[in-house]
Amino acid sequence: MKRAFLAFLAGPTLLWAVPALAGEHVVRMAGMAYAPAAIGAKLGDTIRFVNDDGTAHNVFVPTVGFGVDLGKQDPGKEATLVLAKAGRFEVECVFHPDMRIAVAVSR
Ligand SMILES: [Cu+2]
Repeated sequence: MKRAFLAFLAGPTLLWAVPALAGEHVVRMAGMAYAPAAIGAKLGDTIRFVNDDGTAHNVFVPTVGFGVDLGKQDPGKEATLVLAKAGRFEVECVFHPDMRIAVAVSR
């Protein structure tokens, strides 16, 4: 009885102490758009950009303080962005400036 009670107390505490595993968010590039158009993520997560389109796209972050350019992704290619800083930024495709995705990274 006493042991069961201690296990009950320890269970949630142990869960709380284990850091959350980094998540992966998948963004598809198809039909000249990123899908989804917005992402809420945690620090340390990654975004995998998959080009499902028939044309080349790009992953470029113009937001000051978050600048990244993963370069050109030809059809069928992927690129991964590691979210190493909390905050909000925008990703755009330099070839198609109307292609945009808003990313919010929380701690
Ligand atoms: Cu594009």
